[in-house]
Order: sequence, then structure tokens, then C-alpha cells
Amino acid sequence: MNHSSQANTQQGGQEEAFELAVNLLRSSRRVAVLTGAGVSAESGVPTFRDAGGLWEGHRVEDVACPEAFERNPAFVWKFYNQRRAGLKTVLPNAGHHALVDLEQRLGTGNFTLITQNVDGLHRAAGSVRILELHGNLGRTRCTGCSRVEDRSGETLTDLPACPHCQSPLRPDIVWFGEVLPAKAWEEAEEAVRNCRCLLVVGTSAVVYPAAGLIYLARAVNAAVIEINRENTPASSLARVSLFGPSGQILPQLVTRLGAGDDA
Ligand code: BJW
Ligand code: ZN
Repeated sequence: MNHSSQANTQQGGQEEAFELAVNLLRSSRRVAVLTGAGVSAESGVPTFRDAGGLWEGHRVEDVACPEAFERNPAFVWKFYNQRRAGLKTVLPNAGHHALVDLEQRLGTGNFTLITQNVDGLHRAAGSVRILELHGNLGRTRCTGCSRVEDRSGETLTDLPACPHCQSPLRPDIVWFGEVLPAKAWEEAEEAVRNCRCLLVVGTSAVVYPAAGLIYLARAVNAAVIEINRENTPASSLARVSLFGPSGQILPQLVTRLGAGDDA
């Protein structure tokens, strides 16, 4: 694909980039969105790699894995319990709300929100068609009987046991080396295969297979629009890049999209 029409650099061109992004969205009946931790940053949820890529002194890849949980489940649960507690006080931001507006504008049948986030903020904002690729921190999964339960809002111990079979519980999230939930992944691939435009928001685009969806979009000739504070591996695949915090860029984009309605 020829990139001569690629718009915006960090130096300038934001106005032109908005215009192109609005035109691409207007001419796309089906839109898919891939979000990452950056979309929740303005809600106060920490991202993974912005703060030096460390997770309590370790690389996230070394700790967010089943081996770490087997080695020291209490240590891992302590970390996730802190994050679960943090989620009790966070609220969706203007970026999450703008994606709700976008879904309502396009109609849920033409819109799929694919998220790598485990914080549940898209649902809290009111998005309907959401595919959670990496699970949800509010849920637990039993390592014995495999039951998945919504325990959001509850305080769990650092070694919680299944109320049904007493086996250790784990967070219902996807660690490195684990497969993504099959249904969510299949539906994500299908949504991207069928979309005309993929909006990639607040992700470093380094974790696979999620990042592979951006390549899939290009393979089916869908236009990629990236919203991020900085360049990522997705930038070179994007038809247009909008630089800045998604809590500001997304509402501007969706407002501009609506502004043409009366014209
Ligand atoms: C803002 C902003 C603002 C900040 N506004 N923007 C090649 C192909 C396939 C797989 C692999 C491969 N190479 C390696 C793999 C394996 C691995 C992988 O991808 N590793 C890479 C790191 C190299 N993948 C896996 O293991 C996956 N499973 C798998 O492949 O299964 C198949 C298989 C199994 C067994 C054997 C063989 C194959 C599973 C991946 C699971 C990822 N899980 C995590 C942790 C979840 C639990 C938890 O929450 O603790 O998911 S890792 C972590 O990264 C989390 C995130 O969802 C994910 C992505 O991070 P994200 O969202 O992009 O956040 P950041 O922090 O990286 O970036 C934030 C961005 O926001 C930045 O760009 C900022 O600039 C921006 N930003 N403020 C806008 N206000
Ligand atoms: Zn159980």
C-alpha cells in the first residue's frame, strides 16, 4: 500500500489529520476499534510500559505469566488486589464516552470495540459491543473447576480459594504464554476483516496476537487511524495519526464527525 497520503507527524498537520480521519470514518460503514492501556490513562489507571516497562522491579513479561503465579501466587495476587482496589475509584473518561457516542452513531451492528484492557471501563461508560481480549480484572477463575465469577468490588485475600471446590483462584486475565479467549479472538478477527476503518487507540502495539489485528486491517485494505501520545509500531501502518491524549482527541474526532450532519 502506498503511504504517500499518510497524514500527520508529531511536528504538525493535526488539523489536516483530523479532516482525513473524519472523512475516513464517514466513508466507513463498519468500524472496529482496538484500545490499550493509554485510553484509561486519563482515568488514573497506570499503563504497562510508559513508566519504564517495569512491574514491581520486574519486566511485565517476566511476572505476568503462569509460571510466576505457580511460583508465588500470593505475590501475584497482592499486585492484582492492589489494582482491583484501584479500580473501585476510577471512572471512564471522555475518551471512553466518545467511543460510546461513536457506537451509537454507527449502530452497534457496524461497530466493534476490541480492547486489551482488563479494567472494565468501556462497559462502565456504556459501550455495548465489546470484545475483551485479555480478560477482566473483576472476574476470578478457578484453577480447579474452571468456574469464572464476577467478584468485582469485593475485597479478596492474597490467596483466595474457590467457594465451590476450594482450589486456588486466579484473576480471569490472559498472561504471557496463554491463549486468548477463543470466541473473543475469533470475533475480533472477523470484525477487523469486515471493517473499512480500524481505530487504534492508546496501545504500544507490541503485544501479540492483539497487535496483529493492525496488520490484518491493512491486509484487507481497511484504513488505520492511530490515536496515541507518541509513535508506535502501528504508526507506520496508519493512514493517519492523531497525536495527543485520547481523552481529548477522541471527543474532538467524534464531535467533528457529528458536525457534518447539519451541513
Ligand atoms: C496514551 C495515553 C493517552 C499513554 N492517550 N495514548 C509474536 C506473535 C504472537 C505472539 C508472540 C509473538 N512474540 C511474542 C509473543 C508472545 C506474547 C507477546 O506478544 N510478547 C511480546 C511482548 C513480544 N504474547 C502472548 O504471550 C499472548 N498469548 C499468545 O501469544 O498465545 C499464543 C501462544 C501461547 C503459548 C505458546 C505460543 C503461542 C498473550 C498476551 C497477554 C498479554 N497480557 C497483558 C497482561 C494482562 C494482565 C494484567 O493486566 O496484568 O496484557 S501484558 C500487557 O500488555 C496487558 C496489555 O493488555 C498488553 C498491551 O499493553 P498496552 O495496552 O498496549 O499498554 P502499554 O503500556 O504497552 O502502552 C500504552 C500506550 O498508551 C503507549 O503507546 C502510550 O504512548 C499510550 N498512551 N497515555 C493516548 N492519555
Ligand atoms: Zn473451583
